[in-house]
Order: sequence, then C-alpha cells, then structure tokens
Amino acid sequence: FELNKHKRFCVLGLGLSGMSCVRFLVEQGIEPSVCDTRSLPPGIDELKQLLPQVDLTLGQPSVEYLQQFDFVLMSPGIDPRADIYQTVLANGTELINEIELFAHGIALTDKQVVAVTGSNGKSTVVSLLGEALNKAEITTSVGGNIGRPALDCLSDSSDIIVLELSSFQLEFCPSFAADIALVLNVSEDHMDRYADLAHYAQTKRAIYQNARLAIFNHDDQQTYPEQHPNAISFGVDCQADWQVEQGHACLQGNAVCSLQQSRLVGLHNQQNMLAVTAVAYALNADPRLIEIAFNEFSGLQHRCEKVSEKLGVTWVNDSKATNVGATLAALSGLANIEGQLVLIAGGVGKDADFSPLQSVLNSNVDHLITLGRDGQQIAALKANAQHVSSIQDAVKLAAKITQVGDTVLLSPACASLDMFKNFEQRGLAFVAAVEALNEQ
Ligand code: UMA
Ligand code: ADP
Repeated sequence: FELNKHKRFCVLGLGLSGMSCVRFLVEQGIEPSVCDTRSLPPGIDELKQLLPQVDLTLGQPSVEYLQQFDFVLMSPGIDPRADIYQTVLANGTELINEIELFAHGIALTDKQVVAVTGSNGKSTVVSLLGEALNKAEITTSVGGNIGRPALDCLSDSSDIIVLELSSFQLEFCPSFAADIALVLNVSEDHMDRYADLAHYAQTKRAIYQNARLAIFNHDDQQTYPEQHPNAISFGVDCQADWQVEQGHACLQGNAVCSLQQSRLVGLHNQQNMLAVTAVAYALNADPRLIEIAFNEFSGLQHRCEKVSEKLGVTWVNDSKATNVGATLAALSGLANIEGQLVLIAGGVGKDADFSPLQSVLNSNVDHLITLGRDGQQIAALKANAQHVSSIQDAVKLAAKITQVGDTVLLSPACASLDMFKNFEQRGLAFVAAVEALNEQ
C-alpha cells in the first residue's frame, strides 16, 4: 500500500506498539484516528500531547466505525478472529500492523533487518546478537516484541536492526522482508489465539516471506521454510549446517567460535548461541569478537537466573517461562543438580496442554508447588503437589521443605496476568519473597 495522506488510518490499540504507529504516521504527515477498547489506555497522555485534536474513540468499536477507514492498524494484543474484524475485513478495510509500517519505513533507508521468532529464546537471542554485532563494530539496534517498538529503531543511526517478532506481530505485514529471518523453535503457546499448533507454527514461518536468508532449526520440523532458495540450519542433528562440536559453534565441521567460556547454562542456550553465531557470521562479524560477546553475556533477568543462596538453598528465577517448552528447558538444564529440586509453577495456561511436563515432573522434580488460575491443572500431574494462593506462600512452603544444598526453581509454564502485571513483576515478587525469608 501507499503511505498516502488521502487514505484514512485508524490505530487500534494505544499501547507501546500503537503509540509508535501514531508517531510514525504523524512524521509522514498523516494524522490517524485512534481507538482503544480500554477506558484508560497506556499511551493516552502522550497521544494528547502529540495530537491535541485527535479523533479518539475509547471502548469497543463498532463495525460502522471501523469501516470508514482504508487501513486499521491492529495492535498485537488484539485478537483479530473476533467477528467485528472479520466483517470489516470482508467489507474492504485492510488490516495491517506496526511491522507493515516498518516495512515501508525501512525501504527508505539502507539498513539491514534481522528478524527472529520462535516460541522460546527470542529475547535471549536478539540481545546476545545485538551485543555480538556491536562488539564486532557492526552498529545494531534491537527492538520489537522485546519491548522497544520496531518503528522506533528506524530513527537510530545503526546499520542493522535486529527485531524480535511474536506470532501476533507477523499476522498483518505482507510487505515485510527481512534480510535474515530466523525461527528458533516452535512449541505450544498462545493456544487461546490460534486454532491449533499448525496454525501458530505457520504464522511464525511467515517471517521467511521475502527473506534473503532463512535460518531454521534442523531439529524442529515446524521451523522448516517451504522451498526457500537460500536456507541454512542449526541444530543437534548431524545434518544441520551449524552444530556444536567439542564446545565450539561449527559450520559444516569447521570451528568458528568457542562457547566454552559462556556463563549461559543448558542445551537450549547452546542452541541459542549457535543461532546467534549463524546470523552474525552471515553478516561477516569477526568470530573472535562474537566469542568475546558470548563470554561477557551473563543472561537476561528472569530467565533461569540464579537470584539467591538464602538458607543455603539455590533460588532460581525463571519467571519468563510462560509456556511448557520453556519450563521443560529449565528442568533439563537443572537435571544434574545435587540435592532436591522444588518447582513452583502455574498462572494463566493460555489453553495449553500441560501433559508434556508429566514425566519430567515425576523424574526430576522432588516437590511441586503450584499457584494461579491454572495451577491445579499442573498439580494434577504429580502426586502430593501442593497448591498455594500467593507467590509468598509458595516461597515460604519451599523454604520449609528444603535443606542446605537444595534448589528452588520458579518456572511457571504459564503467563502471569492473573496475579501480576507481567512476568517481570512476578519474578521480582519471587525475589522479594526469598529475601524476606527469616535466616534462622
Ligand atoms: N488491549 C485491549 N484493548 C485494546 C488494545 C489492547 O484490551 O484496544 C489489551 C490486550 O489484550 C493486551 C494489552 O492490552 O492484553 C496490551 O496489548 P497492546 O497491543 O496494547 O500491547 P503493547 O503495549 O503495544 O505491546 C506490544 C506487545 N504486546 C503484546 O503482544 C500483547 C509487547 O509484547 C511488545 O513488547 C510491544 O508491543 C512492543 O513491540 C509483550 C508480550 O506479552 C511483552 N508479547 C507476547 C509474548 O511475548 O508472549 C506476544
Ligand atoms: P522469548 O523472548 O522467546 O520468550 P526468552 O529468551 O525471554 O525467550 O526466554 C523465555 C524462556 O524460555 C526462559 O524461561 C528461558 O530460560 C527459556 N528458553 C530460552 N531459550 C530457549 C530455547 N532455545 N528453548 C527452550 N526454552 C528456552
């Protein structure tokens, strides 16, 4: 489509993404209308400052309202399957999103774009990739689902933009073309927004459309691009182009950089570093500098993060584990610990099937404590699991049943939104509850 003043745009949803769309359109000389179903959306003050006379509608929009626009910019948090959006679409209004605007904005620059999706590991990979490329003096901005809107990165002076993209962000952006597109893995998540796993996986694979280079996970069929002319893979499988051999990221058997000094633990993080190496290498980053970035990176907060040794127990905050795949990765990373393992899990399950947790809950986990809206579903998978009503109670109970040398892991396999603002707040509440434990 053309970014044209004569077309009518509605920005639907005034969160981070919606506000970045408003700013971008205003810079292009287009004044959009704005709508949010909430009575007090987060971006409202900024909006009123930027566009005091803006046409703003709060509350659920009607079909008649939306139909007056040529384009409706859908916020990632809005479920497009609702009848109203399907009706509007059928009547000729185009549904697009921030990433579609990004595709138009990037075309006016000579920047390159790396786009990363996957069910787990996205934030770790884009952060580490940003560090590695900047270390290699390839100036890089990192944005997207990680928190800084993609559109905001366009005004940076960097040569590369690395975008973390969620499946929601890949839904309405037919013009988006990454230079390098990477799908890390696909496991069940957001089943409350997709018909089934195949639909969710297909949405993620849309990241490969028009990409110059597609990078996929050889161990995970759901990540395979369909007939891409230029695709390479990483994985444990011996047919993968990139593999870890003797602690090194290797391309077709040739060692490129060492992963041995990295502080990131677990097989999943080895795969994350392998994927980062594949991208950075394709951008001609110096492998010695990639390796230095790996050695310096200590991991992100709330991802299998060791937060305390209170009472002689190792307390691990993995609050970002908002689906089953992430909790499986955490449990596999802790498979060889000495002492007992207590797992705290539960929250909003997003219609997930928790049964893949069952065998590891019974082999690797000594005590299971659950909480939150769907915690009982996880508790049902293990005998003697205990359900509690707050994170503080979970921590106190964990302290009671552990001894010096044991480990307590918060890895919920669920979103936090029933009890917390977000996963960060949940992780911080866990840490505060641990700190509040009485030493004697
Ligand atoms: N909402 C309404 N009415 C509206 C618009 C939104 O009720 O009219 C609700 C949504 O249902 C949602 C919440 O408001 O619960 C936030 O939605 P939003 O679309 O306003 O979100 P933004 O603030 O724009 O943040 C979005 C991403 N949010 C979502 O995809 C839900 C952020 O990812 C992202 O960091 C940001 O854009 C910048 O790109 C967050 C996320 O939870 C971290 N992502 C999911 C995940 O990682 O699993 C996909
Ligand atoms: P995302 O941005 O995709 O949510 P994060 O890097 O924030 O990914 O990590 C989210 C959760 O997934 C954390 O619990 C982390 O330990 C786990 N994780 C990270 N990388 C992987 C991976 N490659 N496979 C499975 N789980 C992973």
